[in-house]
Amino acid sequence: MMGRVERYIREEISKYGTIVFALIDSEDLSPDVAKDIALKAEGCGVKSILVGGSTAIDQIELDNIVKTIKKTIKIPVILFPGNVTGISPNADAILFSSLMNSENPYFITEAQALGAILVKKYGLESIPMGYIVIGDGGTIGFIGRARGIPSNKPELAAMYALAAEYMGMRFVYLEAGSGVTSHISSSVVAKVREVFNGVLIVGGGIRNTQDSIEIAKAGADIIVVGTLLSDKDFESKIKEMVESIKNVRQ
Ligand code: 1GP
Repeated sequence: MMGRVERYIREEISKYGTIVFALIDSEDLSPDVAKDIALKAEGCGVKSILVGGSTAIDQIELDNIVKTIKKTIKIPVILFPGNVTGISPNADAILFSSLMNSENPYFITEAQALGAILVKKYGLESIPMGYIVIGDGGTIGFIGRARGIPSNKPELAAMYALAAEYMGMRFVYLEAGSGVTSHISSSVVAKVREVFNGVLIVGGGIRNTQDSIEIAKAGADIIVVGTLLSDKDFESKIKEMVESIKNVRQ
């Protein structure tokens, strides 16, 4: 069943066409620095703060960050876990993901089974999401044992996204990997958009406005930026990105 956070996300997408989420890696930052970044990102017009990290194993650290951010901002804080340790009771929702092209069943259904009871216990809104790694995927590609979809084979990405939809996942996240040098191409995004009817998230290596416009035009509903938040002048870049991708989709 669709919850409050998912309804909010869908409303924002229907207003703006494509929206931006900021990803805070809980491994890298103190709660105060994370809070500061989240507040600035909110001021730039991002619509949610994702908190996660593919090697985030310190659940206490993650929870401290989530709690501190939550006290400061109005937009939802959504968990983007790489493992069962990515669950905090204080977030607004969780991207309950299956790494669809992993070669290790742990990342497809086992971590999910282990985490599910905790999600229920904490009363977190669960947003079902197919997570698909394109290319080598950087850290998540390695940790998640992804058999990355070749970036020049958009039709393979589309097959996985459609399978996600048929399995009931309302969101699909196309991941190039945090900090990678080349983001997901607009041809992959466009091919997935042709077949997938849910909310389409694209992330990994997106750092400038021009790239985000192309990805938005190709059909992304949400663009995720993470590494960009460590730039000194990230506020001006994200503000420009948020404004430039508004309603560029045909
Ligand atoms: C990683 O897609 C996100 O999961 C964000 O990637 O850090 O490269 O922006 P960047």
